[in-house]
Amino acid sequence: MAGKDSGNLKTVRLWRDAALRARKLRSNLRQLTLSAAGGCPEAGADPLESPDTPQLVLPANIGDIEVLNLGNNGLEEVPDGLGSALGSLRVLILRRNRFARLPPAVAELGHHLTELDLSHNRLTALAAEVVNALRELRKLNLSHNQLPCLPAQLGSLAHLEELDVSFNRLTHLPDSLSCLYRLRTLDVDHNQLTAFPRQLLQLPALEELDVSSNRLRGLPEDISALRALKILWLSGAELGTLPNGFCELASLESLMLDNNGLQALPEQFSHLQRLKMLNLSSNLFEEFPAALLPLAGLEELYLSRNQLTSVPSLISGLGRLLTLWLDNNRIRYLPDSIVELTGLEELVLQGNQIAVLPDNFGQLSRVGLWKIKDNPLIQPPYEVCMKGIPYIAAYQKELAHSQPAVQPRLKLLLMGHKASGKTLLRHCLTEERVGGNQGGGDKEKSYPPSPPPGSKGIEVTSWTADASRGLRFIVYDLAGDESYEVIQPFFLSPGALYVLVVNLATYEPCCFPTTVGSFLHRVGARVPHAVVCIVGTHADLCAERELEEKCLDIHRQIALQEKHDAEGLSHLARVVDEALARDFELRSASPHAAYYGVSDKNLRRRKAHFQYLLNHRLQILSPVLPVSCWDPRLLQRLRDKLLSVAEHREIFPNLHRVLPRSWQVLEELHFQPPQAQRLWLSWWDSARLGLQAGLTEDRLQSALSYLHESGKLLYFEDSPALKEHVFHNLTRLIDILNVFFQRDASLLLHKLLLGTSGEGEVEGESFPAMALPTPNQDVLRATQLHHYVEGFLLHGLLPAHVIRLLLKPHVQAQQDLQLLLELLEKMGLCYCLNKHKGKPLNGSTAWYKFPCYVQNEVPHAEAWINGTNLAGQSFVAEQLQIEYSFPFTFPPGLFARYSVQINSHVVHRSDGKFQIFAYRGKVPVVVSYRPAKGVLQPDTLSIASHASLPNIWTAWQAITPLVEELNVLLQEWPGLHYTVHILCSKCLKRGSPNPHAFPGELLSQPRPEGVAEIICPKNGSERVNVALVYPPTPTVISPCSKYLHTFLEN
Ligand SMILES: Nc1nc2c(ncn2[C@@H]2O[C@H](COP(=O)(O)OP(=O)(O)O)[C@@H](O)[C@H]2O)c(=O)[nH]1
Ligand SMILES: [Mg+2]
Repeated sequence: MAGKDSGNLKTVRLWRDAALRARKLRSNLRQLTLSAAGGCPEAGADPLESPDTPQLVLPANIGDIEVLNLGNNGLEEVPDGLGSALGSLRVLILRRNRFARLPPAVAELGHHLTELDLSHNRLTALAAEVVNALRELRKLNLSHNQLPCLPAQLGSLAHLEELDVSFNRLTHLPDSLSCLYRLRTLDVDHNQLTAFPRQLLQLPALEELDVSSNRLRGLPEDISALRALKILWLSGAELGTLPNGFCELASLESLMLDNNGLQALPEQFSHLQRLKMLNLSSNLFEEFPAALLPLAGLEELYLSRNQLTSVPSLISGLGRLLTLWLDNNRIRYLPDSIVELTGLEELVLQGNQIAVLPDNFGQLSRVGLWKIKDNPLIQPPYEVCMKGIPYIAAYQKELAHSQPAVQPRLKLLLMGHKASGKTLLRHCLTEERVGGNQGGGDKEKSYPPSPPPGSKGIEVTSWTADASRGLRFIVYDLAGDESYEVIQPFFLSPGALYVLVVNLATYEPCCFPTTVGSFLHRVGARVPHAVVCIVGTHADLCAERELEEKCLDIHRQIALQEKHDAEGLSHLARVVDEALARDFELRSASPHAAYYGVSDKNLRRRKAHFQYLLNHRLQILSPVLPVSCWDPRLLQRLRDKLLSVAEHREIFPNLHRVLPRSWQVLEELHFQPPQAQRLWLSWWDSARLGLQAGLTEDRLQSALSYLHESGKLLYFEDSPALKEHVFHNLTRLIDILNVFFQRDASLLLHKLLLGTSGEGEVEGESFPAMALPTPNQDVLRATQLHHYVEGFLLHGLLPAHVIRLLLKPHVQAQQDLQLLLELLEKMGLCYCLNKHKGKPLNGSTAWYKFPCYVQNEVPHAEAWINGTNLAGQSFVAEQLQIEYSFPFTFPPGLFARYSVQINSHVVHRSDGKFQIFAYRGKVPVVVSYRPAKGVLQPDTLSIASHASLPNIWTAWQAITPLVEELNVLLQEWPGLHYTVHILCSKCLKRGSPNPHAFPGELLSQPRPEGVAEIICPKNGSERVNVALVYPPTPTVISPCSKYLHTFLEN
């Protein structure tokens, strides 16, 4: 990691200096490059790597050569006669060969050699005699060898100015090094030093020092002795803290301190007044280090990957700043004064939690490198910010002429288990009580407002919480019954306030996971950065002590769960880091290692995802708030609390933003007749209203997102199937959804009977049994309807004409029904059993299947579908199985929705509660969901098929679209952690209960060239055909949502 960072940051300036220095040493020298391949000496030729020990012959008459380059020749020895032939040699380059020892011939050249490059060889020791002979040496490069130590004789090279011993195995340096009083540059990075080498403190001329990637675990106080030091690299040195003496390195200009677990800087850090570039990335700073602020000469500042939450306004004092990297922190807002840094050329802010950019941001017009992805931006909207500073400037200009939001509004979601008290709480909160019982404890049954009449499913109401400010909450009461799980996620949107309701009377510590933990996981998976507050109801039924203990327990268990999750994710991120540290070739050679064969690109993507998950945790407000619907005092306290949370500019910036006038007009237009009555508007209808309001198409998107987040309507801009609709008529949409998800037989029957009454004559053709209602037929009809209801609740089956009866109030024309059914299909709630892609039904009844109602455990199975014949023996088919596992939470309703989503890809399907058998063309596929069994076995969803080896591509063809379909669905869950694996075919065939799992990233990688088989480490070293692990053509796996992009482009 340090290496990558440093690589990025080795600024042009540093390289230029080094190059200049090297050229100075070498100018005007006669040069010769020899390569073994052609044998013909030719300056600047590109030598080829040769596998065998090459023979190199020195040409004659080279006595006056001053620079000899024998690099890249695979040499183990220097050519014979080298020492004697080269009387004038000053520079000898032997890099990238296979020397295991210093060639003795070098000693012969020693007395006039000024520069020797032996980097990238296999040196394990340096012979003292040879070193001794190199008296005139100014520059020595021994990097990338295998040296465990350096000889003491090195200290006698009195002219040495530059020494590079990086990338070796040094555990210490010889004491004699302190004699190199001319040494200006020293590279000891990437060794195994365990402390800062004290010898170095006596090197008065040292200007540049690299000790990165050693486990120094601290610096000596008297490091201040290195007064000439200008450039200091200390990346990844496990420093932890800096001593005060560090602040006396007054000549320092460039300082790399990334990756050191630093939490703070010493106070006197500001003494480093010459500092121009400072890298503090990948540390543990939670606060912006104030000691930096007086460093007025700073030009480049890197604070990426820390835990900063804010930036002080005094940053504007860093007036020379050209480069400012603050990516991947937790910064919520920028100080207004940042716009005063008008010299900025690079501003990197991605991966933070910035919602609003300061006014006049357009002033930063010199910024050329601008990164702002992965921030929950609302002002200016995300799309505007992504386009760049000039667009931001234009947007802010329009805004300056608008008025503040007239009606601040916040979406409030009540979630929680069934009967936790959500609905009563909603009634109590929203219905203003005058002269209520102020006694506080008295339980007067008359107090709570009209008790809610049974569960009505999901409900939305508007609550004017603060009339003086005009602040309104749009309250979504999400029914707690399991049957609503499939549709609930549609209502979880960013920017809302989530209230998790817990019944304290029945709460026990053991039911934390089901009553609190799982809800938090779900919300976090869908809206990674959501604001949650926990409300405990039924306080009146608890003793004081009990109340306190239960609230405390909930609080404690939430903290534990959060800690556990974050630690789990950090661990996984470290595994990725370790894999990244090894290079691709090495990774591809070890099938047993994690991330076997995964490309760097995929690993970085994975890393970015973990980083995103770690940076976007839920914002859980503590403490747990106890209420009783019989206690007006507690209720008032809750109201006050909710209002004060909403007041927070940082938590709910949307409430405080200035809205462009056009957005307000757009909203009003949506709720005016005639469009107000319609169930939904197409995106084009909305766009037309937008034009009326003065909004062009590209700006409509942001306005609709705002209306979605503030709860006024539903608009799923990230869903390919639904983004063409704008659901502005929430009441009707929810009414319709509730019809199907109430799971109440008598209610359904009631609706059907209502629907059929007086309809017989008109509907004769679509519902023949009801042509002529007579008393007898009434009974018959009721029985028949009862059957339909039963079939629905048991198998999820309904014919179109019965759906029509259920939706009667919403369906005026046949066309309405068709549109509604299409909508239900698009939402992934049901599919049509007997209609196939565009083919008309020719008059027969269309049947719809709602997979969430399927009760039978296993689908009606055909034995051979798994590749076994009736006798139970497997035949010569190879199994392909892709397994998704979900260690923290399985998205509720995912299996049911996935069942619908795959329908267009399969035929002859048979659905079970947890399993679907179907065909893709003639190839069988099985989709199985396995619920979690304790912590050790998470929920899994797998997609499998089989075929004989020569035809295995048909199995890939069968499962690939299903895999991609699942990836699309999973994009709705940006905060979800899941892993994908390809199970080993050999293990599956053997019936192993615990088959080896190859990383799912391989699915999106091309098959490696020249590899026919891969080793499965599970069973000795069994070989698996590469065609069973890699698909013929890579799939498009991209679990990236709008706010989660990879860092790859950087
Ligand atoms: N004693 C008491 N009963 C409550 C309280 N809040 C809700 N209830 C009762 O708990 C039951 C379930 O409440 P309800 O609001 O329907 O729960 P929901 O399923 O979460 O909407 C109802 O009988 C309510 O009257 C409370 O604070 N104290
Ligand atoms: Mg309820």
